[in-house]
Amino acid sequence: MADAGMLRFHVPEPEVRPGGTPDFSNVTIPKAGSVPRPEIDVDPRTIRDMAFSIIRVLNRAGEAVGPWAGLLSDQELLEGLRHMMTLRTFDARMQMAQRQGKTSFYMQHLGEEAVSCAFRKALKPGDMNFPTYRQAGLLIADGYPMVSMMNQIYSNEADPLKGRQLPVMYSSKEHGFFSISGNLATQYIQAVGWAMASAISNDSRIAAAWIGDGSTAESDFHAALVFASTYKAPVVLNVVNNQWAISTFQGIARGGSGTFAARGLGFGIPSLRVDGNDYLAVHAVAKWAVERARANLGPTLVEYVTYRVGAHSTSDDPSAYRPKAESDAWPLGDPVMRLKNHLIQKGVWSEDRHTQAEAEILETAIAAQKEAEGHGTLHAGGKPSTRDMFEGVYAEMPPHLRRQRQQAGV
Ligand SMILES: Cc1ncc(C[n+]2csc(CCOP(=O)(O)OP(=O)(O)O)c2C)c(N)n1
Ligand SMILES: [Mg+2]
Repeated sequence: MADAGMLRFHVPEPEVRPGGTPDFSNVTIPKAGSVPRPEIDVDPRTIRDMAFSIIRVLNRAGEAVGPWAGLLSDQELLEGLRHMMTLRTFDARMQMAQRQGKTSFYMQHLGEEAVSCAFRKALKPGDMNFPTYRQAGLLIADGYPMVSMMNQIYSNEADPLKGRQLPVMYSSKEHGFFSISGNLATQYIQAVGWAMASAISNDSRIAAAWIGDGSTAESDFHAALVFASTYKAPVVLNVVNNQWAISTFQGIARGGSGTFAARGLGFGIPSLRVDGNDYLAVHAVAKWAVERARANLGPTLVEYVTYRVGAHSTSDDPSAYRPKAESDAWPLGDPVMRLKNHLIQKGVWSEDRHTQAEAEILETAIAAQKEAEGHGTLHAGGKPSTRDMFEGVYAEMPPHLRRQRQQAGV
């Protein structure tokens, strides 16, 4: 044996760094329509290979093909396109607002719009998401008002969370969007616990856990899988693999495992990979997993294979750690373009209607922004009252807080 006694430490490295030529030739992309669609009560041991493939519906010609196609009407697909376009426009406006000093911070979804927008449409009212900061499409696709999101981002007098949360960390019980915790992976144990509680109380509501590729390295992810698999909790375990965790490439958290989905196999959890830039595929797989949860068949782990086209956040500069053109080389394309092309190919959409929809959406976003800015921005206009700071934590305010409130004179 070579180097007997000499131990070597291994640090995975991305294929390419800034200045290099982007290369995704190692990403195997199965043909659209080639992965079978098993029954929801399938024996998990017989579908282990699905953790290593990618379920795709839209082919390169923009057609919907294979056993996962055909679940959504033209009307639903047009609505889905509008949701993704809205999220993209919302992102662009808020990114700009941050640069203008109207908020301290923003996080975009560019390239990942299909994941949260399509997933939301597989849920029922009352189901609960435990999202990270990159699933605002769950709110947009559920009709949550854009202006409320902007008020939260501006921490203004109409902020539903009264300035207590970092910008983009929304919360809406009515829209099945649990308060976002900045401590990543906590979403997993909370979702599994919520799902177990729902089953214990004989309810019919299911939970959805959300995590990024990098955050699967947290022990909470693994602990959640133990509980979810042992108790067959009614939960969908979502892993959004957008290739990057700020400046750390996905190979660090994935390590020697073939895929993130494969992490579920050791727990006996059915684990699927899906083309995260394919609205139809995301929705079909989400529906399959949601139906399993609802039918007491237990958890499903879904890895969404996608790419974070934008910076991690407004505090990040990706040119320091990855080639600039890497997103153009990403082999799964752009989710908005792909659904748009599909609908044009079907004859229910056109370039002209798309341009018109873009203008309408922009107008709506600008109107919402104007309304939100009327309630204040980070450094100007109305703010939540100081009094609010003392409210909303305890059912009855404890004496020490009452004293502090008196001292503050509010
Ligand atoms: C427990 C914890 N550790 C570290 C951080 C700091 N942090 C914020 S975002 C992030 C990267 C997460 O990457 P990933 O899970 O891939 O999600 P993505 O941002 O790509 O959606 C890190 C390390 C955090 N918020 N929480
Ligand atoms: Mg990531």
